[in-house]
Amino acid sequence: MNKRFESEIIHHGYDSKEHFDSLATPIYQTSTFTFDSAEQGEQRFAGEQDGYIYSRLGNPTVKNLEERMAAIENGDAALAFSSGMAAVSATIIALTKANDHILCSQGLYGCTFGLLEMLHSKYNISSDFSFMENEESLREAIRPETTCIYVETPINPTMKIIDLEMVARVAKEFELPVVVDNTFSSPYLQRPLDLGCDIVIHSATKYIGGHGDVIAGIVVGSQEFIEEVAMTTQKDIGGTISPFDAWLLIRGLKTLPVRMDRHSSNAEKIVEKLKEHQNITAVHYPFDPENPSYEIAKKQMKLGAGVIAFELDGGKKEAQAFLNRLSFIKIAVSLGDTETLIQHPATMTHSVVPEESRLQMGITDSLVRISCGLEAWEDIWADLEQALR
Ligand code: LCS
Repeated sequence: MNKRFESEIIHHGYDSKEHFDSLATPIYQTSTFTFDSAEQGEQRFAGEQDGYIYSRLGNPTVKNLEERMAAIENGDAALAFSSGMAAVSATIIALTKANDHILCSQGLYGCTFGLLEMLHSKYNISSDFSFMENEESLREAIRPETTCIYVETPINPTMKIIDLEMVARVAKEFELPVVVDNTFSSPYLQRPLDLGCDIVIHSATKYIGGHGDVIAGIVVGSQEFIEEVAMTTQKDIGGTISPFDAWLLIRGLKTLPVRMDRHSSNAEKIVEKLKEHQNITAVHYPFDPENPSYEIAKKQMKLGAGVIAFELDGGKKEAQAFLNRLSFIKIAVSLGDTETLIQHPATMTHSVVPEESRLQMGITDSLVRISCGLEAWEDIWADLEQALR
């Protein structure tokens, strides 16, 4: 990265002179690219000549998005996908074979958990979940057949924090790659590769897009790893992003820093208010000074981002009644959008996780997750407060 983050994200990898002076990156909405001759086609397929072939294998709009993402995550290269789950599955499949083992954080997005269950039943690829509290417990959890460490931090939806520098240090001893799902922070707030981790994943559906209008995923890593994924799990499984969706993400990226500042300041205000409320029994937010992981969060994140988890006095019935009483705050899964969204993880995003595992992750029936949008925080609080009352 040459310029500061906020400038690089707006300008990286784009020269308007190459595109008829167009300020915005053009959308190359084409499925295929023409060759001057049969021989040129042969050379492009053989990798002997640069140039595009077919949009599943590469597209100029998508490439511009990938270059921007690699730059802001401080990686060599990036690949964009049609969903966060396409990015997660391509990465995990690239890193494992039958009978391998994956060590995961104690808590993952519900469909990532579901993918691991499927890989276990079909290919005997097993996974364990670890709190990763310290080096010793992490070392003990690594098995001879472990081929990668896979973490979310903050964890969806409990907002627990994993110490990325510590995990990267231990993983190096065992020569294991560390994959970090960075969806809940965004590259503006946390850059796992700078902390020694190896691969970063995003559900770009969330903060990268930022406007609730696109489903997409990104993987960032070394040139070697990205080329391997591009030529195997992406090319042959085919979860490629469309040029238009890549364009939406480029547009979203340009405002990422301003949005993240506002998501974070809104969330900090709401956390203060929730903690004072008599019907709230617990509040989980990385940048709350009373959070047991506050020091780790401060060390690796610039701000706490927009998502807060909190527990209501009561159970599922009370949580659902609370959601139903909200006025402009929308009941919806997803996060990182301009609109404030609220959901009940036990019956929504994490309903596929069996109850026992769910409770081990800390997802009780009284847990609610809110993604603070970009509205005035006073209005967000007024809606929450009237529903709590
Ligand atoms: N990783 C994390 C941490 C996620 O939260 C999600 C989606 C994914 C991967 C998958 O990304 P997608 O395919 O949806 O783009 N999380 C969701 C959530 O919490 N509510 O709705 C989706």
